[in-house]
Amino acid sequence: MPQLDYQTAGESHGPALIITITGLPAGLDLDVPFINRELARRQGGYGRGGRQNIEEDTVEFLTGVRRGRSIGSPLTMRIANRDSRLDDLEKTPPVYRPRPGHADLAGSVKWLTTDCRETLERASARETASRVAAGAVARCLLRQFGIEAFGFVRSILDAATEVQVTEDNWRTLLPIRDASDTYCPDPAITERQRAIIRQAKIDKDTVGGLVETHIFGCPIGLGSSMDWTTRLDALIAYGVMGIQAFKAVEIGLGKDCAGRTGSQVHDPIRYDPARKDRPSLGFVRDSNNAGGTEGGMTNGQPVVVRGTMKPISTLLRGMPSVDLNTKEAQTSTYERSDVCAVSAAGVVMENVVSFEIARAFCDKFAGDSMHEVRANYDNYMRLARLLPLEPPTMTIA
Ligand code: EPS
Repeated sequence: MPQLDYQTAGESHGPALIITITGLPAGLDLDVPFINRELARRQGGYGRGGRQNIEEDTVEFLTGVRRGRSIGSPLTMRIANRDSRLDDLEKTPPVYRPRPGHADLAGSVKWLTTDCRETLERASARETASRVAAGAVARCLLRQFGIEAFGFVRSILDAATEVQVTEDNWRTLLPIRDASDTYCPDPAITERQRAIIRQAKIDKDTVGGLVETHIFGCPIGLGSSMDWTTRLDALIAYGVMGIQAFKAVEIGLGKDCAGRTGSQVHDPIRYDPARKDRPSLGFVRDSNNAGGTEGGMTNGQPVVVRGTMKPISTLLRGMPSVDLNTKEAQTSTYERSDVCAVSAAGVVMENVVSFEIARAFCDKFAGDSMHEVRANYDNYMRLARLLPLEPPTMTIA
């Protein structure tokens, strides 16, 4: 059985985006309305460009599914591009003036062309629809084990919410986030963020921000400290840094650890038998500076990830650049784009992180079918609650 994995294919203005997921156990119910809702959320957020008025992203399953359930074979999904025009040179003309911040310059030299279009079509954040679809499928699996994700916008430019998200309040915050134009669960800050985006649009400029994801309900022990390639925090960071326009990722306190002593950083451990049936098995931490991972493994606390998105590199006012053919100074090309896509990036990160959690979950509880994964999960939780165990040669009650 292969490890749970996914690949994406497709250009921004090609006929479709294609997603292939391998290693998905058989018998998983695919909640198509949920997957499409996540895709619709990714299309939203104040500050998006005209493309989102054209597209209506939905998934079509091509392989790997029978009567709404996975059958263990590679699962392929297709998201059609309504704005498909890649072969039409009038509608997608060559781009010779690279945008600072975009893949244009590095990609054109790398693939030995002066037409940036060949790079930008794949580098475009349109591809993030694929990663949302893959993550939403992974969440169908996680939800069966009580693992849920909550993502939101922490800040846009300098408009930052101080809201604290916990296991107890996230469900209350959910409708507030969903009512916010910027996906920020803080109405006053939403207004400031809207004003910032509006001003950036007037200035023909763009803005970035900070997005946050909390994953609730992970059992202790996803990921591993035995090999650096299996550390869950490293795999999450890899996934998040792979999202278009992300420049930094933090887990828990993140970079703020640098300014504190050990006693101010590490989360004291106590035991509360009343909570032994929870995924944390009763090991209580009154703070979560670690962001739910210690030694590259989940520790029973919510996994907390923050990602920094730089401002979109397509500026209506342009940026100093050069023509790749003549080498003359020119203003960078303007292509229809977003003023701010931080809200969408929050949805993307939430689903990208979820996929990494699901991959680690399937590594630990590997099974060909959901029956087997369920049995492996239940058995591990049973054993963990029985600690201390006798050596394995002894019979376990
Ligand atoms: C995007 C689709 C793209 C851009 C944007 C995000 O569509 P188009 O180029 O046709 O307007 O709006 O892409 C970028 C930010 C980028 O850097 O390429 C989407 O679906 O999210």
